[in-house]
Amino acid sequence: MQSNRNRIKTILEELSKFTATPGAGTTRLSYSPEDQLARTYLKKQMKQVGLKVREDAVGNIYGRLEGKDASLPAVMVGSHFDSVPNGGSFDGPAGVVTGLEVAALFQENQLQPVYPLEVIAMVEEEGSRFGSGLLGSRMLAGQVSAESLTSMKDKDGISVNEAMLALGFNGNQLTEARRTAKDVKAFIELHIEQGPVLEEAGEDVGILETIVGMTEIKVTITGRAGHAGTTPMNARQDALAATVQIVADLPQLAMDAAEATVLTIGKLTVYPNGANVIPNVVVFTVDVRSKSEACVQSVIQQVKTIIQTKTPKGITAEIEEMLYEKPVQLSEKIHQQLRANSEALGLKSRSMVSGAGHDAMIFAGFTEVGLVFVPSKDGLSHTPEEWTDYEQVQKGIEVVYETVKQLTEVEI
Ligand code: HGY
Ligand code: MN
Ligand code: MN
Repeated sequence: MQSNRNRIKTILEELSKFTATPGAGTTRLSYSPEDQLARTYLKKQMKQVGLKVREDAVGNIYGRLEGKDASLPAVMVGSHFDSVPNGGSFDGPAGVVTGLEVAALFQENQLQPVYPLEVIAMVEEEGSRFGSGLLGSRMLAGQVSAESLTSMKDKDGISVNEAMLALGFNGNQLTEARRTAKDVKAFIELHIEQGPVLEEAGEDVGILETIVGMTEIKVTITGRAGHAGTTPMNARQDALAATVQIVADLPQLAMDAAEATVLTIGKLTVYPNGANVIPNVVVFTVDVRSKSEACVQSVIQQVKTIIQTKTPKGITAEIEEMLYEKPVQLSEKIHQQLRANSEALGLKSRSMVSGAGHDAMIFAGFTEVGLVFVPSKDGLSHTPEEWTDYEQVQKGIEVVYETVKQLTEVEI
């Protein structure tokens, strides 16, 4: 293999050090101190492999290798560099290191592409800080309003735009960050599978055909706080007691759906969260995904009906849609190229459907997209135990490298 395993390993290990929870996985929220450490490191790595580095108005990091014809649209390779709370070291960074390694191989082999090559490291794919996923790619795709960047706030009440401004970025300059088919020829993302399929099958890479549709709603249940000791049970407006009744029925909706559908209540916060205080507010999220958009819509509609019908008198329920992405078909042409290159490299591959959302699904809205999976140990992800052998990452990078050489029309 042409790629350099040690270089890949070093970058992934260095990135994993930029975490707010050392010893308990990677916690790297967008525009946080850990983001800034990772940002500085990534910009240095991009320069080292001969890329011209810039950050767009919202903090996505770019490294560009000029093509013979600079007016042609770029072939982009990358992923996100934020994480979930207490996540792993590969979710996102495996795709960013792929871009860096491809650029390093271009430099080492003095390859001159016709189409420009761009490496990208994106912010806020997980939505862990501001509650709305795929934000970095949705901002560059023109799917986010400047107003929403002032309304979306983190747990401390800091808005996306305030967090951006503190680092010298500016959510009011979204047009500067915009990318379109005019300047992006293709986007290739390598990502860990985050499931057990490749490992169980003993295969090297997954080549994605489809990414499931996903939606996330935030539900706020409001009652009235009170003294746990002196308030009779029939005089309470207990927001948590109401929430428990509502959420108990939700997972079954996904199990009963016509096609494979998943429903997750991943976040639930109780206010004021005192042992001797009747909760007055509970905020929780509901994440629903399926390859079938009809299933996503039907399950979400049933969720809303249950919330409305099960909210007792004296309690109110407010529902806010945080994300809605339809299922996405990826480029058939690039899919074939990735499969053929895997075969030519003697690697075992399979076509797959992604149950996880990825920045690739946003790029698929305006350009040709390829998504490559590498195996996850025990299928684990979004946990400190997340692991992929460096050799496995390397095999995926080899497939991406061959494909990017073709897409940028490197003269062999
Ligand atoms: O939630 C997801 O599927 C991705 O990890 N953001
Ligand atoms: Mn990811
Ligand atoms: Mn993730």
